[in-house]
Amino acid sequence: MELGGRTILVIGMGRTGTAVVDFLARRGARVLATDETPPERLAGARDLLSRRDGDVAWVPYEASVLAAGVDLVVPSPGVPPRNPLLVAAAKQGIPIWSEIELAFAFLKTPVIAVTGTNGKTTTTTLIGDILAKGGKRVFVGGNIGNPLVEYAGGPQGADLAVVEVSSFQLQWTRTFHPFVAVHLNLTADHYDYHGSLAAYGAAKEKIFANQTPRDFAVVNADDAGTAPLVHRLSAVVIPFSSKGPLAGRGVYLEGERIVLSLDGSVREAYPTARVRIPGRHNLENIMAAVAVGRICGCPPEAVLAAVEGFEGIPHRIEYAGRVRGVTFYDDSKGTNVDAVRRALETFPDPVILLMGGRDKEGDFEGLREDVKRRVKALVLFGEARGRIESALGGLVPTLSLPTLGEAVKRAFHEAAEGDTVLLSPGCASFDAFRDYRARGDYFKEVVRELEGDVQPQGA
Ligand code: UMA
Repeated sequence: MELGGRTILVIGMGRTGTAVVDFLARRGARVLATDETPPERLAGARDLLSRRDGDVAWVPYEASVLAAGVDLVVPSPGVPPRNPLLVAAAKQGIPIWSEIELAFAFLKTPVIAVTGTNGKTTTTTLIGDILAKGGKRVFVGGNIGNPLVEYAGGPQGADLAVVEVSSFQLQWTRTFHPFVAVHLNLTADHYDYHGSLAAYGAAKEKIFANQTPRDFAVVNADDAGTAPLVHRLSAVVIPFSSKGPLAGRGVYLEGERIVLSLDGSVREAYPTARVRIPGRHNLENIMAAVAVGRICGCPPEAVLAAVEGFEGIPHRIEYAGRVRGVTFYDDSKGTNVDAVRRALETFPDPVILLMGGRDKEGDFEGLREDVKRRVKALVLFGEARGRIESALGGLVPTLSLPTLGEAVKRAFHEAAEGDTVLLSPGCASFDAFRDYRARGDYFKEVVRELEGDVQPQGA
């Protein structure tokens, strides 16, 4: 699409919208920018408007702006389809493109796209690592945080682009065409946006819409939401399963090995003994990433080296070190009860759980069964420790300390060799930290200090 002289409305001025406005304005489009929040309260938009003075017009957040001869609407991912501006645009037959659709129209680099309810970021990042180890120049981005349009607007120096894509971004695509598309799983999420699981699933399925038999689809064969796709896609399907062998093409878990066959006959195996990220769900993410690495021609040694070197995504059940046989995991991003539950399910044996921080009125009572089954001892800290203790105290040995630092030291003191200490706070960090990242970084620092404490004198 030639953008020069076109009038394009961009809705939402967050990370995506500001990148889209920049991209369009540099190509000579007449850009109308809007947001439900006034620009004075949007730092990114304020900065953009001053930089792009004259190229970009701020317009009211109402459907009447479409009367200005709008040729295209680009909504930010968080703008739901029922948004009145989008409804009016659709009614008037004005094309609506998501940012990935726009970026794709200008992309020269082949795209690998990853979607799914859970595991997208881990899988996308690991694929990027595998490809880099395999000698490829790679762009890794998308829903992870750096919009594809930023890459499309630059020199496009990568051999491959690995993009995490959400249902929000896929919703408004028409020509988006990854040559490898990965769908990890589909479970209930984002009802507020899509209105139903069917609509959410349909949006995600658009990742495959333009694939041909020359492309690849890597699909979870165990997941009820994605398994039916295995039999109805145009691309070469590489199913993956953590439940057991697959006949023909596919990638599956067999004992302590990931077994892969891309052509249905030759099989290759990757040991899992040195995988550092915990949980069966992570093995599924790894299987998908291994398949993608091999589809892209990375040597098996490079694939294995990347898998074994992969430490996960910061602060999401991230390995944080091992001290005297006690292993520490940082799940500082686990700021709600549901996230704590998911983190606990990751570990085969009961863990010492660190919880606390600023209370977000979480339903801690809802964790009682999980704590009984999966927690060896509970160590509470921060503002919320009293309320958590009333809800969960007494089910397992419970300790309460004012600060995270004291809680970590105490947990280590209580731990035996072979134990796991998990920080999955179930609360916000703002009682003591700038954000969850700062809390996770501090946790890791305290763990490192424990290592120092147990070094032999003079070492
Ligand atoms: N806004 C409106 N009207 C609306 C909704 C939002 O004007 O109806 C405005 C808000 O006032 C705000 C702006 O739009 O100023 C925010 O836009 P946005 O919510 O789309 O957020 P971005 O900053 O553009 O970030 C988006 C993704 N956010 C969402 O999908 C909600 C980020 O994913 C992504 O990293 C980023 O683009 C770059 O691609 C976040 C996310 O939570 C991490 N994604 C969901 C997930 O992973 O589950 C899909």
